Amino acid sequence: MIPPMRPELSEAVGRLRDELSAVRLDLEVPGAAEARRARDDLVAQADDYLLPRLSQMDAPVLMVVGGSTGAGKSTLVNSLVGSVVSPAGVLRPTTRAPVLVCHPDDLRWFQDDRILPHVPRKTGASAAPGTLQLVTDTALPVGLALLDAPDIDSVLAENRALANQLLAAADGWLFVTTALRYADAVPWEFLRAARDRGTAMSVVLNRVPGDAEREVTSHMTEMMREQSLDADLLVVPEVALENELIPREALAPVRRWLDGLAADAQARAELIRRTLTGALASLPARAGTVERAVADQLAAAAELRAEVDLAYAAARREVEDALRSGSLLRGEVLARWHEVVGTGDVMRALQSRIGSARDRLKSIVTGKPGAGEELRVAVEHRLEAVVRAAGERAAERVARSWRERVAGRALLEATPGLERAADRLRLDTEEQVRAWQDFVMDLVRREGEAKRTSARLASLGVNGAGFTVMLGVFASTGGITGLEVVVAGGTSALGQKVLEAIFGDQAVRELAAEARRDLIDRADEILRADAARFNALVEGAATEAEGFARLHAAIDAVRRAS
Ligand SMILES: Nc1nc2c(ncn2[C@@H]2O[C@H](COP(=O)(O)OP(=O)(O)O)[C@@H](O)[C@H]2O)c(=O)[nH]1
Ligand SMILES: [Mg+2]
Repeated sequence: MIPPMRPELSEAVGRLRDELSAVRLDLEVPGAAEARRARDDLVAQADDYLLPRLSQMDAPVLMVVGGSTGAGKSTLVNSLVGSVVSPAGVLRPTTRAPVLVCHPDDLRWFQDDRILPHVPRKTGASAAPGTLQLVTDTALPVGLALLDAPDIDSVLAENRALANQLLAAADGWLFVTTALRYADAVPWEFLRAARDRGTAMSVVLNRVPGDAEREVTSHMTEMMREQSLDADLLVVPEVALENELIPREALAPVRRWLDGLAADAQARAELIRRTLTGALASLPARAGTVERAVADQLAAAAELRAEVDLAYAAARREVEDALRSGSLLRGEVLARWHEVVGTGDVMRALQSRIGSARDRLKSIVTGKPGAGEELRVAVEHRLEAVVRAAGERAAERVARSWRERVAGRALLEATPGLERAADRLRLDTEEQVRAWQDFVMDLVRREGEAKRTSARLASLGVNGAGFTVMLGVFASTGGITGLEVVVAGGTSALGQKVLEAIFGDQAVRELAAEARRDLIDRADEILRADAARFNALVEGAATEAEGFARLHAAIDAVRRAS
């Protein structure tokens, strides 16, 4: 019975696993791809190996047999079992469905999803690629299972990935290389990675010709020493296979190693602990890589967001400036207003300020039939144009600055049309401008009913007063400028004094101020909604500060618990 590891360790690893899997690293900043891989590897190793091993220290040792294509992995496993349980072959890649062999009494440990929960199982022959084929054989001792993994250098990427995943799930490696290939680069990359993670390991130097045995063995021993690789070296001579299996004498060194583990529960427990301790100790540093990447992403996200804020703040200022400059009054709008309000009778009545004339005036004020509607449309068009142009410019500006950054460019490329203001902005603007006009009319009506407006304004009727307040928004906000435009654009019917009187009217000024606030709020809302398109992309791609803090805390907890 192997003593269980401390429960808080399991908890801390589980928490780290969850925080890592929640981390988004989709912004293309330097190192993002590596960090994503590191994150995925860590999550997989927690699921495939760390968590199951921590919770069940008594489960059989899983030795994963790994190595390059054609090194003789499958043949070795078959030879140890004494029958062909895993197809070997000249045609590559041969081992596509990894084969796990164990004693029948141990099968229960591997049937459920205790380890490798995402790799489907198949008991018996002919498993589909990517599934784990379970084979039982009494030739293997209880407490030790062998897993014939796909080639680490497979031409198929999914095979390579599966090989990696299986090796990360091992209690120990039986790493197979040959006399011809042992100096290749790929196996050594793996061996070094295993060394750094503290994985228990034995190396089989396979197919060593008799006359080269001393030279090859001492060279390999030397290489292992240079790489500080602390592992048994098991030498298997090159021999003719018998019924596809390595003959007994040639296999003796590997057999001894296996029997030694089989006979010694203590040795198995030590092997399990060694690999587990190594894997746990490697967690903070590996997760630290991810943590740094998250910090980089946070910084990149902040930069991208700052560009959005800047561009849309400028758009808001642009709308405000347009209102303030009086430019909205030019042309159509002012002409229509004169048509609605500007008849000689009205002016005279306004000047006389005689209350009794009011009733008579109202009918005059309604003025030219249809003029009100035309004015409404003119105001609508001018406002829409201003807000839309500001939105378009902001979107373009964001796109331009994002394009200068790798992360921004990738987001733009992944989202066609992002650089143009959304269609929604156009619809929103139409809707909001109309709603604003209704708001102003309501405002004027309410104030009129409550008798809070001046007689002068009231005499224009609801429509005339409403439009006058709208015009007041465009005219009075910038002080003198707007008024000058109105005056300059005034027809003969409207004398300067009258205009000054209307727009100088306290009630008009107050209502115009309120209408202006409302209009700016609406423009703000429209622009915010357009800016949100950009911000949502950033938000979807990068983990937020809270996620970063939680990851940091989870790494700390593992460090403390280990
Ligand atoms: N003569 C001889 N052939 C071997 C030996 N080991 C493997 N082979 C052959 O080498 C080829 C590849 O072996 P295999 O076990 O499929 O390698 P794997 O890709 O590592 O699983 C097969 O044709 C085997 O028959 C050996 O020790 N001696
Ligand atoms: Mg094979």
